[in-house]
Amino acid sequence: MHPTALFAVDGLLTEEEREIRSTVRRLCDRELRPNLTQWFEEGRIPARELARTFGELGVLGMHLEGYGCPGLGAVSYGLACLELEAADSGLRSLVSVQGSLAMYAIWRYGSEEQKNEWLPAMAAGERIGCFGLTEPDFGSDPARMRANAKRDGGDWVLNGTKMWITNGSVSDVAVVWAQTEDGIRGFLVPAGTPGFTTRDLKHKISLRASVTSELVLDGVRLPQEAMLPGARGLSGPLRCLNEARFGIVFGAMGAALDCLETAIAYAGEREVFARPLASFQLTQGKLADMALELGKGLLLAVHLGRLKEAGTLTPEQVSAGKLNNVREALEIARTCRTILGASGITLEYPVIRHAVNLESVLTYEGTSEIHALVLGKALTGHAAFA
Ligand code: TGC
Ligand code: FAD
Repeated sequence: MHPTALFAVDGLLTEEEREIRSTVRRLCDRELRPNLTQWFEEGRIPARELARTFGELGVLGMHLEGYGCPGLGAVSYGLACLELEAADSGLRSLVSVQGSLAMYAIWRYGSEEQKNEWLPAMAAGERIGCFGLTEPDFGSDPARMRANAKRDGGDWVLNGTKMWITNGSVSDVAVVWAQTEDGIRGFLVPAGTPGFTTRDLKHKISLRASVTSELVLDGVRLPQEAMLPGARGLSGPLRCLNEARFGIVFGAMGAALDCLETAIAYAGEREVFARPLASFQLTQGKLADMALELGKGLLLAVHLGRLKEAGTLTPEQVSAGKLNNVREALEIARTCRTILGASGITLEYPVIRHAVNLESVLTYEGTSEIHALVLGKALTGHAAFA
């Protein structure tokens, strides 16, 4: 029995959703999986080519309407994230940041001119975007950011540093959040604008098949039209985060599923003490527990997807999904690693790659502690962040 069959999750999906899932899976099997070990080992990905491939596949801004975006449902988008992350969290990151953070910010808060200029080309993967919220000194607490934008005549002048920015150095446009006299506002900073530079972060052990950069804004002069008119205050970027966190609820289960499938196959073939590893009770106990958490996580993901499609999904529910599914996916990856023994520490199998990637996923888009505090606030009425 396939682990996802236990709770008959497929029965909750429409034919169109299953078809989209198969299409993304086929592309991952054909074009991405064969290269992943090399990309991860070298810490480099062909981001431009990948963006075009994902654009052709229709997964960039997949759940957005208009401006060249497919306008598909939340569950379809989630299933695409699941399949991409079953290949590698770094690939899902590229797609999440492009569609759910950079494109969503423009789609939700941008002027008609900004939407027309950027969204069709971004949906096609011809242009790449990044999302600069985190700073060297402020990650969980973006309200304290130092990056600032000051008016100078009709222009804005931006100064500051953004850190840990996915797609940073390969982007054509950075969505940068900065303090203004009017609260936090978002700005579109095209690559090549004088004073705007990027530097890639090296020596990452996790998410190596993903570009992570520092953005430096040193007196970057932008016209008034570079500001996103519809976003004012911290709720602007936080609403974008809800979109990307939702994709991770599904995506993390993809990484977990790939680990579990690998561990079941390995345990079936590996003999220990003259019997298949899969025939030992301890192994079966591990597999049963993992199948339970995987099934529960998938059910939660589909349920949250249906709430999103109905327009009733709350940020607290997204936090619950992100906290649970990433935490459980990481636990599943670590347990699968034990089943593979020494083989589990090599890149010959995807398990250790998923495990170390999930360490980043646990931290970005709100750490597990921050999501626990969001739930704590919802349950008690007391905010314990500060
Ligand atoms: P607080 O006073 O609670 O809220 C400020 C305003 O924001 C509103 N709000 C939200 N709105 C929409 N969605 C949410 N999830 C929201 N959470 C809060 C809130 O209602 C308020 O609105 P208003 O109108 O009253 O002003 O803010 P706080 O400063 O106490 O912080 C709350 C906290 C800690 C939950 C928030 O700062 C937070 O979520 N921190 C975590 C930061 C984070 O997740 N950063 C992620 C950066 S991007 C990234 O990691 C990309 S990796 C992607 C990849 O590669 O895949
Ligand atoms: P900190 O906020 O310094 O937290 C350190 C520890 O303290 C954590 O365990 C945290 O949970 C804990 N902590 C913090 N506050 C509290 C509290 N109140 N109570 C208890 N514990 C607390 N950011 C972007 O803006 N755009 C991107 O594209 C992006 N991509 C990323 C890609 C990667 C690979 C990584 C690793 C990060 C990325 N980030 C990005 C940054 C990410 O969002 C931040 O790392 C994350 O929000 C945490 O911030 P921090 O690393 O500064 O940790």
